[in-house]
Amino acid sequence: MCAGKENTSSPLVKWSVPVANVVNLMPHPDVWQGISVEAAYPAKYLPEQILESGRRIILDFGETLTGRVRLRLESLKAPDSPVRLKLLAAELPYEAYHDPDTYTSGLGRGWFQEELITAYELPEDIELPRRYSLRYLVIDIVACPRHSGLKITRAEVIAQSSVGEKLPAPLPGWDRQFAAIDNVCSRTLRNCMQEFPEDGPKRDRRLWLGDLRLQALVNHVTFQRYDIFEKGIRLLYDCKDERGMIPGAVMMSPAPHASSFVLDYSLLSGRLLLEHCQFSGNLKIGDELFDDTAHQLDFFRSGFDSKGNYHLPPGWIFIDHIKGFDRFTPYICTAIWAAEAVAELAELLNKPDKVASSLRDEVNSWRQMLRNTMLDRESGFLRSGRSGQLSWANQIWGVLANVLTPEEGRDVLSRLDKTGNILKPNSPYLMHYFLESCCSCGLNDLLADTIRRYWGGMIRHGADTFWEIYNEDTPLYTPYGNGDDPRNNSACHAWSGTPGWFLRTLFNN
Ligand code: RAM
Repeated sequence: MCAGKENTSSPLVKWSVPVANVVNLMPHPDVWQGISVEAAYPAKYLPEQILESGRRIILDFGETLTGRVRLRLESLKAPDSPVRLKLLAAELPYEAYHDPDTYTSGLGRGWFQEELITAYELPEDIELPRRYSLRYLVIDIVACPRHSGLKITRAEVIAQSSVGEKLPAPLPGWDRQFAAIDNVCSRTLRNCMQEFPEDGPKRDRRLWLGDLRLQALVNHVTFQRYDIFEKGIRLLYDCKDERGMIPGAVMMSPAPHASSFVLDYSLLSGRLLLEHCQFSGNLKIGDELFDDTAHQLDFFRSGFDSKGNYHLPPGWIFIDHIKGFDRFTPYICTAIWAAEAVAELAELLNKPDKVASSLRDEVNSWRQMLRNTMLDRESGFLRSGRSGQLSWANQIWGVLANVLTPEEGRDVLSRLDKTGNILKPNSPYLMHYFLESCCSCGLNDLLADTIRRYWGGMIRHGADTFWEIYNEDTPLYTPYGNGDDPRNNSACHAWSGTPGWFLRTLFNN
């Protein structure tokens, strides 16, 4: 637990969303993840249905929401026994269709949004005990009173968010696809903005530093709730460990405490702080936290030996969820980019000139070391580690860190899609950094095309909030467990909503 720190949660705005349709789900070889959704009848006919034991109905609330489900159960006459319902709330059709009992994969089944409820007296209004992230609700009538008939006369989600219901309007110059992508970005962020900014409202429901930086970009061009982000930043900094390392994630219950340390996320704390100061205009928090954030670079520096060779320090380096991924080069590039942010923050805060200039001299030597050891002069690509592994991540982070010049960057980024035998991103998190690297070297057309193809692709596959994991070629990809059951992937994940930031800052006329 972080000593003396309270959980200062943000107040929630709530609104009611009635069920839109009753639907059927069926296997279909041509749809994403193999499960299609077909309308059975509009929700206005639901109260007329007399339901019996063994029946299943699937409700579609029309959009993905974070909130609590309420149902009103009635019967034609006084029931002679209780009603028992088995419920499964789901974000995506695949998750709604498959029986939770078949799950044998990695992360705990406890994340599944399942309930078994019993109602003794009808009519009865039921509010399910937990908060869910859902679009679909699968209701199995396990037991129903004989001869009296069960009816569901009302079904609604009491949706909630700390930034309210309303999503920002599209900008006038956009076409329909840009408007649709932006709308999904804003809904994704809205649904993740709970008592604190969560990574995903289904899973992990946690404050992650790497996610928070990306959420903060979208917040700046949409809801502008800097107060909530400031609380998040303080929570992360308050939970640093005895060495002064800022955690990758904070869990709030029973009191705020560090839940994971992620070396690249700790480094990104400086950029998060710099941007928060720039966006909110509050430099005071920058002054307060400057030394803590500058100290994160020491954990990176500890990897140099006396000859100036770099060895990855022990600990979790994320960059992306990719199996067999060599993180040497992207991690060093993250440190360079992080140090540049600390130098920029020093300038913004009017620290003595030498703070920024000595940092910049130092990072130049890190750049040179990487160019000397990892730049493949023949192909122009940056490699990583002893095996010289090729990945998109090396190039993305190499461009951001200016290890590659803007000209070299434009060349390698434009060739990535046509290059075989190269590790590709699995998450919109790393794809965000692809966009950011395109932006930094002036490839705005490639940036826009990528938003249309990758994020537009999720919408074509039915997304109304953006997903934690999206591998365009492997619909059932998951980084968790056996790697073939995506039900514990989160389908509303704040790190995936950043096209909104690019659209609103670069394509805004
Ligand atoms: C997963 C989540 C989270 C992310 C970490 C590194 O657990 O997707 O959002 O930040 O990985």
